Amino acid sequence: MIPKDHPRYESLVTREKLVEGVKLGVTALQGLIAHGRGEAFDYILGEKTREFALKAEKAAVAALLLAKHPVISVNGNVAVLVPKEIKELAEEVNAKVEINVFHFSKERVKKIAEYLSSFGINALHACDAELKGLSSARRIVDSKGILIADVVLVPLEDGDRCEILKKHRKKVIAIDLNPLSRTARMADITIVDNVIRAVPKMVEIAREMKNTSKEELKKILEEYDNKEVLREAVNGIIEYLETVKKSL
Ligand code: PTJ
Repeated sequence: MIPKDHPRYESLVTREKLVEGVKLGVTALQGLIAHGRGEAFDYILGEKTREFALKAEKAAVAALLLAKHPVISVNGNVAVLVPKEIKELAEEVNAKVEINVFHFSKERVKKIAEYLSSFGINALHACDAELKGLSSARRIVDSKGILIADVVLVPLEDGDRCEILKKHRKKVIAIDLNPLSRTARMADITIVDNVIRAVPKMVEIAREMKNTSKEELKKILEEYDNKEVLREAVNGIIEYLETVKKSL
């Protein structure tokens, strides 16, 4: 039991969710390590949604709303961290949810599907198609989902699949706390924010943007510059560290 007044309450609760996820066979053990790397970046980003992340979240929602076949890809970390919010986002932008994992086994995919279903998510997981050009298990996709998607949201991604999704001419939205990662640099829109803040924020933005015209949504995308957003994220880290250094 984590005391509510613990200064790192939220971070500890998040860890507990992932540990529970591992016990359920939903989250991969490697997911704990990946989360640790994410936490380190979150720490030096100030553990809040920064302006550059908000800009990317708005562009991401615009891209999802404009898409013909938007798909939200869910792995073992995302499934346990933000299931309720994934359901809400999928409903708001009319996207399909698909299970796609790096550490693949049919049993694990089934466990994730059952877990998501307990939150009311009917996630695609037929595993009946392949993304050509990718050797990792992430190539295994659903013929009604990622295979035919035009826009894919990939929270906590590995660079290889991001590259292949791009080769398959899909627009890729990544959520990755590491602005230096291959995924971050490869994606069309990179949200440098913690998935636990980014997804709820996107739900909020989607609700606000619901009645925005297609022209306005297109304008948001045209004006969006991912390289600039990544530069702002790196600057954000430098500035945060400078501020902390001055306070020492
Ligand atoms: O469930 P599976 O089998 O698909 O496995 C999932 C993991 C996360 C283990 C797998 O995709 C993996 O190994 O990912 P990587 O290559 O370690 O990349 C994960 C990236 O996500 C890293 O750049 C982390 O900094 C970042 N990250 C970790 N936790 C968060 C995060 N970004 C946003 N929010 C987080 N909570």
